[in-house]
Amino acid sequence: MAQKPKVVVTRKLPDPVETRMCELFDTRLNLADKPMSADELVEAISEAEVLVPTVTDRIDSRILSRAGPNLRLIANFGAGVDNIDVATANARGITVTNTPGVLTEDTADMTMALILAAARRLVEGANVVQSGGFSGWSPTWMLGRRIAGKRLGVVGMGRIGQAVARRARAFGLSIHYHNRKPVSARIAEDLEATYWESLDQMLARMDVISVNCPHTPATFHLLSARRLKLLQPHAIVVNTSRGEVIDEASLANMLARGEIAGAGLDVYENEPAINPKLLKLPNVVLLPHMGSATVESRIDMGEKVIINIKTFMDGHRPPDRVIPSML
Ligand code: 8YV
Repeated sequence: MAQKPKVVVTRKLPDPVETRMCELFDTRLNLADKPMSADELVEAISEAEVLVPTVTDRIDSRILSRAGPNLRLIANFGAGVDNIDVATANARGITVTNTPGVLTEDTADMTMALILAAARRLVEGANVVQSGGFSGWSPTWMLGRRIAGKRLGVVGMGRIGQAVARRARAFGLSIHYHNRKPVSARIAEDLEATYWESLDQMLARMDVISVNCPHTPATFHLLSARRLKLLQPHAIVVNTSRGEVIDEASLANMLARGEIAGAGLDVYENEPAINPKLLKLPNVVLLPHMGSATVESRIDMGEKVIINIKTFMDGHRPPDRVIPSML
């Protein structure tokens, strides 16, 4: 039998995934789950044929310049690949794969949860009760805003954006979106979605904004200070994609001044650091990047990683190869 490929996994993965990887490959696990330093990553890619990183590993051109001759595949455990310099990897003959599709529904659920939580003051209310502050009902107390009948503007209408739109429709929101190009007529019809070529125009008219586009050089600070100012004062901004898509400092300032009503954030510009202003605000719901954090998603992501490695090592094109021009 051919020698098993040497695979280095940078973080602890679910047990069934690790077990299968150990059966199939010569796998080095990270049982302690301690994030690897840059030096440890360099050491890993100097010996591995396959690296399995996650969002917490920055695989930039400096790290890639230290890759050993054996490194042929970076099989990312995650859909977003903004942690990897894919163009440089490809230029060095290293293929990059990701795990799209399997975390769509869970991420869309979390987006909907954040929309509801921000609009209906879920965390504020729960905190009142848990801190013993619930002294009785009152007609004008803890009033949020109804979401039914409002307009949702989805920024980035890919798999996750569409899954959010499907859920939002069931909650009575009307669907608007901005994307590089319109979705197919069938999808647009199913979702009764309105396409806005101009993001500026859309932002100015929405009640809720959901960020669902990947972070690329083109989407960095897509919601810039200037664009955030276009939002209506009652608008709510939700982000389950990447923090870098929003100018976090400007968002925090506007929320603090009441120029935007609320925000639900699962991701941050400099994770795990969070703009300290956000932490003090009552009108935000802040989660620790847990959009795809279900047992099912993590196992499915691991299975995708395994299929990508196996297919590649068998000499075929892996199903989830990332092409830089598609980003
Ligand atoms: C993952 C994510 O938890 O897949 C993604 O792009 O943002 C997350 O849901 C993370 O990326 C795992 O590496």
